[in-house]
Amino acid sequence: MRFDVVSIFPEYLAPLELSLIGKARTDGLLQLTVHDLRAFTVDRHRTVDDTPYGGGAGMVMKPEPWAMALESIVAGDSTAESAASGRKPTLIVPSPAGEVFTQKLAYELAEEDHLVFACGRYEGIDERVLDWAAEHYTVRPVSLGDYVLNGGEVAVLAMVEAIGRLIPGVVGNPESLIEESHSDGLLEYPVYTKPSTWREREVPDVLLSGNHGKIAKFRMEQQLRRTAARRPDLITELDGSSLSKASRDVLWDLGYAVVDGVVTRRPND
Ligand code: JCZ
Repeated sequence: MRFDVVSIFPEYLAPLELSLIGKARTDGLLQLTVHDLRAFTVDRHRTVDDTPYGGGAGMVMKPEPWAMALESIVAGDSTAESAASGRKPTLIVPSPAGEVFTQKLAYELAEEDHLVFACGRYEGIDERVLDWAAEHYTVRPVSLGDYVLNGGEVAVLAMVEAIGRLIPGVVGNPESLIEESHSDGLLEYPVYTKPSTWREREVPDVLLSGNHGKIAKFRMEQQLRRTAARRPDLITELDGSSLSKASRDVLWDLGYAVVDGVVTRRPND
């Protein structure tokens, strides 16, 4: 898998040299190149922005440096459209106006040969770049979530880590990946380690009991309780027809009912 990142702040992407992704890189499991957008400017001031047509606050990123950068990346791709695999690379453009980045999208993107990330700044990139790039790339505006960042770099750090760790060999313990992939649409249960008493706080007794049936039931209940408290949207997305009797009973206690396989909030009176 190959990653290219284009940014006016290439130093911002330095953390990708560290930790898991940096190790995967030195192990040859993935290739990652960070490009400075200003290297693709031709004027004395290395200008990357200009005022917006139609007015409004802030500046917009000029199209030509982006086209030069994205062309040079496609030209260096021996697996791109014209060549070997015939597949277009995917151009990911972080934007609060994009589709939301989820674990499902991370799995999908981890199947690609070549991902290119275009980090915008200011008020964003001239929209024509995205239209033009569709000739050579599958273009996907992607949002990290419903909040506003100052640029695409932080979103790219998160996405490269989430995608990179799904590449075989990148995560040391592949069992954790398998466990995650069987995730049941609920938040994880709480975890504890030694000592069993810490600053007068006890680990829940059941976890020291060695009773694996009881432990599984306790963890399932914890998952349902914290999901209902923190992410009630995930509770109503559950497939009610695949829930155990024990789970349905906990959901009932939490104020939900399962009707025709659909989990709904019970009216509170
Ligand atoms: C460029 N401002 C790119 C993405 N989820 C999310 N929030 N904010 C962004 C984002 C903000 C930006 C740019 C200028 C992405």
